[in-house]
Amino acid sequence: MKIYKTIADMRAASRTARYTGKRLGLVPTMGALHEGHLSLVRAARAKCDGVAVSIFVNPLQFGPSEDLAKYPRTFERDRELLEKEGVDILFAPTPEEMYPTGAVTYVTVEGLSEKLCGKSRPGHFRGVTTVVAKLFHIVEPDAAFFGQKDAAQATIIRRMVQDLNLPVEIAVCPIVREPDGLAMSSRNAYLSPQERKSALVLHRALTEVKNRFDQGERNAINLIAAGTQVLTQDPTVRLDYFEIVNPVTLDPVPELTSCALVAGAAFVGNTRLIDNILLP
Ligand code: PAJ
Repeated sequence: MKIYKTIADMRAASRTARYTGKRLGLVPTMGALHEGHLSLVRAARAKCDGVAVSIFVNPLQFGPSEDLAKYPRTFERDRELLEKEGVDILFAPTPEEMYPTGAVTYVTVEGLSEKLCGKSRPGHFRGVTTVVAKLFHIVEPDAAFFGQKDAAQATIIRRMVQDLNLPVEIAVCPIVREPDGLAMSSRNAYLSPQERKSALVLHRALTEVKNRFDQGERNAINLIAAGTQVLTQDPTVRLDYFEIVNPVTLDPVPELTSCALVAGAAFVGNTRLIDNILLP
């Protein structure tokens, strides 16, 4: 596996790969890798001739009071995991390399970026779309792989690619969960043993919504109430949002007549966790 820290080296390598007719897949990450990330790497492996993974804890997508400084950084372990998966290229730039002093240009997907997590994390999605657009220009992948875990992020990136005519195929892969149902996340590392138990309420709330749906309930207000009730049972959990939306527009749907995204976010202690399911 080749490791590149500069944009020039990364670009030269990807141009060479493409020049030799290889289809290149990119998996953008912030590191602290787990099975969720590795599932994207495997999907990229299956669909592409070469796989590049980026590890970059993107300062632009963290709010001033968020966890940028303490975000887990486990580069050596990540490198070993990616090596074992047969990844060809690891791109790991520094913040200075990605954002030279004086950079003032951003990519914003208007409207969508203010929904779901965008409501409580202003500027977050602008940070995501700006860095992903930059990564697409630097790596020039044929395809890029994202997780359904960050459902709004996937929707917003698809929209950016469509609106800016970027020549990248976007693949969205299913959520990988712990055996008890907790969605894997780099932020799970912050949880104390007690919080780890409480963290399951998000999955329980989504399961409750799915059960009611399977029993025939289609009214979004009733389904949200059922999920929210589960979420508010644990006093150590602080609800951020629990919504049922159209997966493309991210607008609330009143009745579940076609595919809907049930998405929730909650603070467990100081840790903000998200999870979602698609119905049906
Ligand atoms: P990060 O949180 O590291 O996630 C990288 C990718 O892994 C994202 O596409 C995310 O949806 C996916 N992922 C995370 N947990 C997953 C799980 N349990 N199952 C399946 N996929 C999972 O998302 C980001 O980084 C950043 O916003 C990034 C896109 C890299 C831009 O900075």
